Amino acid sequence: VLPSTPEFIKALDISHAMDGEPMIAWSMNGADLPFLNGYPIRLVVPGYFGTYWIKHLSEIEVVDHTYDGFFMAKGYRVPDNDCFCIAPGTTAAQTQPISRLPVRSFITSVKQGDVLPLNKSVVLKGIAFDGGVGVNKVEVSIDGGKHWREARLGQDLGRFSFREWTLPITFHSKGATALMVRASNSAGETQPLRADWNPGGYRRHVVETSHVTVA
Ligand SMILES: Nc1nc2c(c(=O)[nH]1)N[C@H]1C(S)=C(S)[C@@H](COP(=O)(O)O)O[C@H]1N2
Ligand SMILES: [Mo]
Repeated sequence: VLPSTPEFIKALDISHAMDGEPMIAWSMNGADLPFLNGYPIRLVVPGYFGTYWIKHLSEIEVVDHTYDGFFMAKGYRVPDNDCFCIAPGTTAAQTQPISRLPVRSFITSVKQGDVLPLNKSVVLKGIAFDGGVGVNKVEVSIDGGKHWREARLGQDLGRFSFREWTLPITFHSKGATALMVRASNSAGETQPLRADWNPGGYRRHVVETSHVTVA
């Protein structure tokens, strides 16, 4: 006997569903959606976690109460407080459905373990994004978090787009070091230096670190 799971049903507040942002997608880059990404149609909820982006969408129902099916009332929930986090191993007093993406950033031009040149300019590159408020600052550290420098932001392609950033850097000493990147948005939100915790392991947005060597 195969195990069964509840039907995959998610809910949005009516005002959110009607605010013009959520959409039904039937095509991506001019082609049908791939089956694994939801063919023939899929819900797209900009700024919200992927769990709301229902694939193979078959039904939309308007209800006059807070929907309390499994994937809203039991699954995909986070602690109901400002950081959506609690002390590791504890249980949250109150939870709420996961919703918007926190602000996050990545270095994309260098990877863990890379060897970078001494006394030579290197342009670090990466991306940042958030849940739709808008990234307004990206800071980079090349010494494991002791000093931070502001990167140059690329073109703003829209509230839900990746924002590219660049920063020319030069290493003046040899050896192992850690590169870190931290983005902020115009609501004053930023990334924590230490990962916060919740039972589902959701919405990781700690400052990412890449260990590299200068030689
Ligand atoms: N029909 C259906 N849609 C679904 C799911 C599902 O289980 N069934 N999972 C959701 C979750 S939890 C995620 S993270 C995304 C993953 O979408 P992707 O495979 O395009 O990355 O699909 C969402 N849409
Ligand atoms: Mo997911």
